[in-house]
Amino acid sequence: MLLASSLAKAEDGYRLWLRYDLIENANLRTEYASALNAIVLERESDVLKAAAYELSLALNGLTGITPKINKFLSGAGTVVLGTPESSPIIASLNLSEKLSQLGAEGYCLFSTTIKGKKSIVIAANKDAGVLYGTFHLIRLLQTSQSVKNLSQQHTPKIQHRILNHWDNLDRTVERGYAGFSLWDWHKLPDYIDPRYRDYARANASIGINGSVLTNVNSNAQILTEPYLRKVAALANVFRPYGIKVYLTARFSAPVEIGGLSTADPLDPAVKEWWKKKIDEIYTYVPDFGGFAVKANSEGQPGPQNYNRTHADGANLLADALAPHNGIVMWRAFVYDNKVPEDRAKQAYNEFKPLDGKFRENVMVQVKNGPIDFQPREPFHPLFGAMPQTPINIEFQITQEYLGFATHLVYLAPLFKECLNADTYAKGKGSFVYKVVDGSLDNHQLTGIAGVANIGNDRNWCGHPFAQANWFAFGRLAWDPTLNSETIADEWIRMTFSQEPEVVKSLKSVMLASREITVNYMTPLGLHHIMGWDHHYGPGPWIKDKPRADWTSVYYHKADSFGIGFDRTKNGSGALDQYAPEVQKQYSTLESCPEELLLWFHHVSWDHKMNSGRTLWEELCHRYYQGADSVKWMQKLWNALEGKIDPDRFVQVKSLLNIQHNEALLWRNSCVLYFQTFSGKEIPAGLDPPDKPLSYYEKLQFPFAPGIRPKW
Ligand code: GCW
Repeated sequence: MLLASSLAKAEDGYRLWLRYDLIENANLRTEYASALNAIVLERESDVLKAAAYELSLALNGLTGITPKINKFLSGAGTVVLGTPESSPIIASLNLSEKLSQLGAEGYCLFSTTIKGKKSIVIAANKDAGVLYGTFHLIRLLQTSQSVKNLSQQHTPKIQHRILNHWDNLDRTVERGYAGFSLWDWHKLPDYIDPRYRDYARANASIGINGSVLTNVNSNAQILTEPYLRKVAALANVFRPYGIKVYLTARFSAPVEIGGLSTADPLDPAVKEWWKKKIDEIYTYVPDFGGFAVKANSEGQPGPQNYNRTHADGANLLADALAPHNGIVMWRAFVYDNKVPEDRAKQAYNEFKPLDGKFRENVMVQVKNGPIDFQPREPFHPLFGAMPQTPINIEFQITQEYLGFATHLVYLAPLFKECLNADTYAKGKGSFVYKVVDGSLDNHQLTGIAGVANIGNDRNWCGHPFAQANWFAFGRLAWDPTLNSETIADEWIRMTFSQEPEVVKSLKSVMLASREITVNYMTPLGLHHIMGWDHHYGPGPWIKDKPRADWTSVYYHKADSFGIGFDRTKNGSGALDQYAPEVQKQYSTLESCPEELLLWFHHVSWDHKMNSGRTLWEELCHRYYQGADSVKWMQKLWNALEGKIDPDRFVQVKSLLNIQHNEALLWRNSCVLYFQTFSGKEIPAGLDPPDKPLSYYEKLQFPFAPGIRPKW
């Protein structure tokens, strides 16, 4: 028995935030058990069944009761689930006014008395809303909130809330650090791994409603019949959880798998090929979502190969998808073949002139910042700059530039920093999130994409805390105005513990973690100084590569005068791409926030910083402070021994050790390397690195994860 109970308690992270362990507080358990002892589901659908199943699973685990799922209301303490169409009880409650404000995915959740019996109602216009309302109720139970006088209603602010998997058909995952792809293409469609359903449950619980299954560096094979059957099998598992599947379209597919001699988007045979192909996809997946496309970027084919524009390319696919209500998410992460003077300017230069030229079912998918998912970037200048085009934002949940799956970095503050940035596109208050939720320019089609950090590791994301980034992405996709702290609070309570001391400590670690990482990797606006190709560890010395804009020296521009990329009028002029108010803020050394100083300016080593230190001293201090703060994180974590289950306690402890070592690696490499330009001593009080720069420069990591093995 002892063995059984200790096994039952083993925490391998598989259950994510959907752990339904018995609530320890007996009073609360009784309250819940009496308020929620039965579920009424008058008419079934796959989605409603999924909702009822989840609620009974949760209630059973949390309270120990086994709620009955009835077709009729019998006693008090019942949850009634449904839509006016599927539930005569709900139809009789006269909710039409309330429901009319909730759209297709919103829900209301309230306590009421039905036929004299105290009940809780989860009502929506469509089944998906009921599912989301059910997960909301479960979240209340998991976080010990009262269910006595419920009266809530919620609607997602963004329509398409999508994970982008950079998963290859050979199951490697580009920039994936949690094992191989979840999608076992070889065994699909006949073998359905139970994880597919758990993946869908987890996504539905946070409101994610779409999944791009394949890498944007795409393979046309996915569009062939055998693979479409596999895709259909996944779509069937996800459908009851409100999740649509999307694929990546390789622009040269008509040539590669269609036998045509061109993929020119204006060629009638090419148009016809895509039309037929897309019609075929819908025979397998009737609710197929559409395509995410990377074209003319990093070697991917695209319309520019035929002297056509990105709009020509996107519209080709959009026209073929439109009769089926499919959409195109056309990525703005593009590269010119000629190395530009400033890569930060490229997307804007190419896409801004195309505003108004895209079909109605196209969104232009823009990364949060103008370079590439760095620990800190300013917001992308395309936000607010294309008012006639729906813009969906792309965040990276996988930690390509933030320590892979080894560093504890809570990303909600990074996401929020961008969402809350003011573009001033239509005057003060034109926040990025208003561009994304469509309210700034009155768009109905809206979307948000997160590059997934999920793989087949037992705990899904590699690091127990990386799960929080998947969770936070989903919660912010539903409501970008939620704050990072609330989301962390929910996640900690659902994932680790509700003990106040644990919640407090973990919250402070999580909320500080991103800034700490910025400090030991890329303080003061530095960017793109990581290891070559695999992007693991520091590489400020990277130079002489096939493209200058793939090197570090291109970005930091350190010299004997100072450091940083001048993007003002005197430099690359990238700042001109922002609204005048934003330009004003960033254009002078005095007005530019220090956290972005070296992003926008080339600054003298002797420049006086707010702290009173010189830039050189401040840079060193930030690096040391970053690495020291990891020790602080370790201290807080170690103090929780006994309050966290032993499995995850030990795992996180080990990972924090690695994080500290890697923070030292970053710190030492960067201060020694930049010292070769500043020619100054490491400030007094900071212990100089114990090894010379040459030691760090020689370190090789040929098998760093996240890129396709070259064997
Ligand atoms: O972040 C960079 C990555 C590439 C990625 C590319 C992109 C999928 O280093 O691995 O390719 O961006 O976003 O297209």
